[in-house]
Amino acid sequence: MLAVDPDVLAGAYTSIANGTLWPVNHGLGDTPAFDDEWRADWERYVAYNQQFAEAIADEAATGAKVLVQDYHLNLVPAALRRVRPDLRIGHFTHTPWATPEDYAQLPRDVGRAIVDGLLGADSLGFHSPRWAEDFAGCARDAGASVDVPLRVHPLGVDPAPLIERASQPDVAERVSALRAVAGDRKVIARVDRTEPAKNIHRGLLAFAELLRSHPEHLGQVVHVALAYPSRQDVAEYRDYTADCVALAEEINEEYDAAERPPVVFEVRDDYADSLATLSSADVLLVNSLRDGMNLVAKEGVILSAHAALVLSRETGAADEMTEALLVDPLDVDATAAALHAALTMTDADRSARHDRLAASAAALPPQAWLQQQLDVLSEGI
Ligand code: ADQ
Repeated sequence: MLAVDPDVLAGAYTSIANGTLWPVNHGLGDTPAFDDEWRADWERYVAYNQQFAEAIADEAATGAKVLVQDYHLNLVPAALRRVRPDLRIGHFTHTPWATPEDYAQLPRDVGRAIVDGLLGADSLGFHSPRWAEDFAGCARDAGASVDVPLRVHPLGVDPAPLIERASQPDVAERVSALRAVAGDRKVIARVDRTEPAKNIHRGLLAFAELLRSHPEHLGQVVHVALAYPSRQDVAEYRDYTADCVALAEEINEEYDAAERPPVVFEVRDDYADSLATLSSADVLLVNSLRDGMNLVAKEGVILSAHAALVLSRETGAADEMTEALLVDPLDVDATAAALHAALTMTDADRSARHDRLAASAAALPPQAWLQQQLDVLSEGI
């Protein structure tokens, strides 16, 4: 556990990692002004990475393998290699990697510093071959040569402990409460952080479009969206959450169904509730604008044996979960059509797809995923 100066933490974590690299990697298009204040935050990101590298250098045994996780620590591999060339260093990026067009938004020297920081590793890991290719393109554009292997380790879920956790009384209690609200209606469920990249707002628009274009579903279906608070210290995240709540209320008012509102939108941090919502899904909606992997899609098909999955093509999960109804996340009408297809799918079709989806969700559980990253560092590369 490192004691990080609060100003360094705010600059590195909130401003650079979450305020700059997250939107660039997810193509959100709302990058900050690259002014003096931002430059000072970038220096804090450099210092923060340096602090981690020094702490690892102090702790690691000779020849140890070091696994560095995620975009907050992009500069650690090269900083660590400078002081400890004996170590075997792996880095894994949990987000997508920016497209070369989006990456070019960053100041050139910063784009190059990040690429060079990562290329200090012995192996770079990503959830999807698409993100590895994007990294290679960005590195080439920055003028760096990629002589480090780019590897794909698509993280999955371990069904047994997940099912065990979801069978605890606190989850069962919430499943009953949800069932009382849903009644005999089918449940279109989603569970996400309050995060613009998860595209919750367009999901609500798609649900409204479903009711408009297929009024036969009115009263037969409820959209349960559970958003657990994330990054509420960032104004965009607070505004986004408020916009989603307002849209949910608008849809409910439009249908004047005070007794059985068609949308249940909850902003609540309650893991048992998240598991209950996933377990209750007849249709699971995951329509992220971009997502490194998206574990909710995988957990949902494990927890709900009868769920049909509507899944954004722009998730890492879409590589493997090809039996899902795949959608373009910006296309609200197509998402509505996919929700309709999911609701009306035959039992035989849903069950055949479900078996394959569940198998792909469990293909690389966390322990095996971690072991793969360690094994490749032993291979002499
Ligand atoms: P996230 O963007 O957070 O992860 P996701 O992969 O769906 O997205 O993971 C969320 C996790 O949080 C799930 O395991 C979910 O069950 C869990 N969860 C749900 N409710 C919770 C609560 N109230 N409290 C705590 N946890 C809760 C980032 C990337 C993804 C990538 C993962 C893993 O954005 O693309 O799949 O890392 O690499």
